[in-house]
Amino acid sequence: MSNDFDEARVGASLDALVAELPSWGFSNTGTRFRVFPQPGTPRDTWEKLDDAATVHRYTGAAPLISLHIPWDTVDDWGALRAGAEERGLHIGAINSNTFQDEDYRLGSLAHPDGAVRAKAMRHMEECCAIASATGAHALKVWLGDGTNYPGQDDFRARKRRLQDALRAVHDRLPGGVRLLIEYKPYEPALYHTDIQDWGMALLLARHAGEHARVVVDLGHHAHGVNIEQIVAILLDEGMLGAFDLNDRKYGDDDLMLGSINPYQLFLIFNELAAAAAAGDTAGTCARAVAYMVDQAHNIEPKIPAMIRTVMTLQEHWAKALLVDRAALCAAQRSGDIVGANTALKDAYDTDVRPLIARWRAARGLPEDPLRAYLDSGEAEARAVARREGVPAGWS
Ligand code: LRH
Ligand code: MN
Repeated sequence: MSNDFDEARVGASLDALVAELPSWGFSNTGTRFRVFPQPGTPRDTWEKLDDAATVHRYTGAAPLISLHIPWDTVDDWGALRAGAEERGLHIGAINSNTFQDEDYRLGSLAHPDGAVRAKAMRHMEECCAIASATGAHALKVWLGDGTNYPGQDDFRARKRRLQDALRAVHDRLPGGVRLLIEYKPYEPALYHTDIQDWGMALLLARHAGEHARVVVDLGHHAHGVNIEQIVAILLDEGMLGAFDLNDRKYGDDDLMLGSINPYQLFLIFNELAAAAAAGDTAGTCARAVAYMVDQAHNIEPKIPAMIRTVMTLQEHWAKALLVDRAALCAAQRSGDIVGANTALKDAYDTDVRPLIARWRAARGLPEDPLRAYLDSGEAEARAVARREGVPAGWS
């Protein structure tokens, strides 16, 4: 399957593929049952930058870090931006947080009380100012808003509150910053969630304005939902803005990318690769998609998990690029079902690791970044260096 031409083409595409790491992926996280602290966990936003820079240093493919407000709040955003750039990083998306404050029990931008909605809007304005100060490419809004019981609130009234609020947020965006709207079917709300699926996120993005797009978090779908089909639809509409990459077995588990269902990841990237080759709306949209990681490393070591994640991202991206599109299209046109599926499976079953190892070596990177990090002794040194103080967490 792979030849010199493919090698150069895949190599060029890997050069353009950048992962955006979540600051919170380096913090202590857990479930409602327990947060297991880990040695060497960062104690502030600067040390989260250090850890993201370490992943980028070993992989050469993770130059962006997402921030979450207020988890990552600092006194001087300009200094943080400079600190990131000194470490070879750029600030990616700014994530709002209207799901932890006392006042948001009944929601935030969809809350029945105008005073609470105004408070949430002020938080969005603060996030816009932070996006401007840090050179972020987007404001990402995920709302936990919803209800726990039938009758608790009016679906249509909440929908209209959200439409007005997200348009107002859109109109406050700094220049060059996109509004990324993330959907999720449930949790923390247990009866209905206001932005529960891609259709609602698309509708709200359309209402909000031209700089609004939809975020597809791989863990935010009911079982059996065809995510690659959703991706194809959003691409065709020019409305796919970004992914929150992770994996899951049951709920919104935020496990390592490709650790449970790697074939689904390949099928999703196949839609991106197919669209990216096209010169239409879908193509333009595909080339502007942000590959953000959204994981919580509750029991596994965080930096190795992130390095593994970036490697998995590169491997499944490369496999998607190796699909023989001419053969696939011919089979689709002629109704050759087995032939069409085989065109995908052949690419998926291709071991691209030697190709990517050569790509790394040619760029002075370790052929196996994970092995190189584990053998470096950095983890042990970090655990000692960060013995004192309070490790960062989700609160
Ligand atoms: C919500 C979510 C969202 C983030 C949070 C850390 O489940 O996916 O993207 O704000 O995780
Ligand atoms: Mn997410």
